[in-house]
Amino acid sequence: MLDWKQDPHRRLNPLTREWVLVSPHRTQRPWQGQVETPAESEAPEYDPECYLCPGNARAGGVRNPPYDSTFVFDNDFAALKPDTPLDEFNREDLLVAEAEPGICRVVCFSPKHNLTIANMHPADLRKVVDRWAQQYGELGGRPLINYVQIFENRGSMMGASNPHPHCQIWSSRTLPNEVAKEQASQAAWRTERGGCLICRYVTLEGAARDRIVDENAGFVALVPFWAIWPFETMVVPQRHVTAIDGLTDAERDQLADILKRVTARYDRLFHVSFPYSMGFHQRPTDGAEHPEWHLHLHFLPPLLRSATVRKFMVGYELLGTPQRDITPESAAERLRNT
Ligand code: H2U
Ligand code: ZN
Repeated sequence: MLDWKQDPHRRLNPLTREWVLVSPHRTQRPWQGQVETPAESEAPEYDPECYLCPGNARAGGVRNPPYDSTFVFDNDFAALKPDTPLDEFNREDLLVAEAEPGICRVVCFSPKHNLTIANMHPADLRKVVDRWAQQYGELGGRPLINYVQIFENRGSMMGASNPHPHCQIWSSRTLPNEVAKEQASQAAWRTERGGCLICRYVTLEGAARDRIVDENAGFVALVPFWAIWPFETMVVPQRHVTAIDGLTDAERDQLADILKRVTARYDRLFHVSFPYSMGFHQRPTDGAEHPEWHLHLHFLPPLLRSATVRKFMVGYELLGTPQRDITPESAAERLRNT
């Protein structure tokens, strides 16, 4: 009999249909590699040098208004541009390219430079949720835009350019790779078995309990059975909702609440402002109903065994299959108990 807590095995991610290798015994190995310094010095509430603080000038020369809540602007260094002409290129299906128009924005969560989701007031976080929903509707409503990707890079380790609380929105004509995989899997599940893949998955996790980190009336936060990053989590509405625009007033408050809880747990785990990339996955905005979609967020944090040792995606993981050491169950237990 295999010992699932100790013996090497692989687990399937049904959303991407990709495998992850789980090698719990490897947690014993010594680490003499790179040591991170995640410590962010105590930041002031207003930083005259910050390009996101109210009233300050951005790199492009535009000055931010004296905003007092959330603030959205078009990214001055946008990866996607709305006026990109449609064009295609194909040589024998080997050299294939196509134009990708889109719109990139930055959303400041608060005028206060030194806040994070974990220490924002719930009522102010609710305004961020409303802003996300408004941007999803506004960008997604454009004929050009078929997907709205909302994401946050938190901490310099994850490439965030600035500690000021903010996220990015990249909206595009085509589905990003990860979304396209999840689209295909959820649509196939619905066609082949009926119902929703994620509704079914959340029901299984609700019975098993051992990967659940936190929950409220509207949302559950769990370490997915197939997590790749050591303390990866998914935040999922308990109800079948295809996108953020379908959340009720109460559920928007509950989303703010669960995000605050999850990020506060992360911060408590290693006593640092925990770095991560997080983002929404939801219904494409191509005009179709997409009943197969179940809104969710992924938190993908790099830290492994302390504030100073991170997981690297290298070697076997780049060339073969992603691999993890601590089991999702033990990661969930630690997050639950912190
Ligand atoms: P990140 O911290 O996740 O890198 O997001 C910051 C974004 O802000 C980044 O995409 C943009 C960068 O292009 N930016 C501006 O639009 N204007 C500026 O003055 C500086 C940064
Ligand atoms: Zn700032």
